[in-house]
Amino acid sequence: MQEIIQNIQKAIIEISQELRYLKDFDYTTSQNATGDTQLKLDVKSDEIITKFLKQAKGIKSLISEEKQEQMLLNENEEYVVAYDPLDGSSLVDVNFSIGSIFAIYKNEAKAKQLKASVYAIYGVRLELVVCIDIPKLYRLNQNNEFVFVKDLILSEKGKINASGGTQKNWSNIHRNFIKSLFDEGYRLRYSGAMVSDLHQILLKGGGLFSYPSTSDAPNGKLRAYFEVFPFAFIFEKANGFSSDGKNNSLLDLEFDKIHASTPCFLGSKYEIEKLKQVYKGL
Ligand code: AHM
Ligand code: MG
Repeated sequence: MQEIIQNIQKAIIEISQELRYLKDFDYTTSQNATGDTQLKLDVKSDEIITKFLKQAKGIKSLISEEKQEQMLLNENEEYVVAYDPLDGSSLVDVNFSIGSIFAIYKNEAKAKQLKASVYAIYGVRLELVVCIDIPKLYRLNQNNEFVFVKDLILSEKGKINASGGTQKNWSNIHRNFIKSLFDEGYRLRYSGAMVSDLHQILLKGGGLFSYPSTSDAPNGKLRAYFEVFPFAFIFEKANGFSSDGKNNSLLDLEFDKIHASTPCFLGSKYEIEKLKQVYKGL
């Protein structure tokens, strides 16, 4: 697995260089499996990651937000790597922080088989979080080496409230729940790139990120295998919690389709316990 993580590091360094001196913000004429029109940069990032992961030993297949089907590399190998090559790519024009997300599954893409999660954040600095047991933050130095900074551990309660989806399409339950957190003193922090929003919660020690079921998207927007599961794994290993509003953990969920989406809530203990009370019995 170390070789897979090393190749992910090489890929994200190359993607960060592409982003830094980007000339082409254009869209392609194609759509990905979930119907989003792909940016040339989404496709380019997918190609870079595919190139480096093909060089790593141990990978059975790849699942990508930008590939319609699972890509078989070697049937006899052990790991399935699922990834979102460029999360939040629609914010690249406004120069917000965006990221790449990776989930490394053993034998098959299934939450219970998740062995490691990795994400990169392309911001003022290039940072990397690698989680096998405890999420570990690394930062790129001038010599293009990732230097360990610290372990990421959540407090039992935070101050940040970040909810996605168009508000007019929220349920009344969700609207009231989000308002109740603001009434307690929580602050709104939402950029529209889940990597940045979740990274902020992890670094500031707590809070809540929600992407609920909405009237226009009953299964939410965020995709299970390469967005939701890898972050649920990281949050739970950081002493945080996750839920889809019904289940105790997002990692209890199973889906047939590789591009399936699910409502998701990730946060520290207090906020997720409150969420479960409010959503209970729905
Ligand atoms: P992307 O992978 O196509 O960039 O889309 C996922 C992004 C997430 O990063 C973010 O949490 C969400 O879409 C924002 O959606 P919304 O604008 O509906 O809140
Ligand atoms: Mg994404």
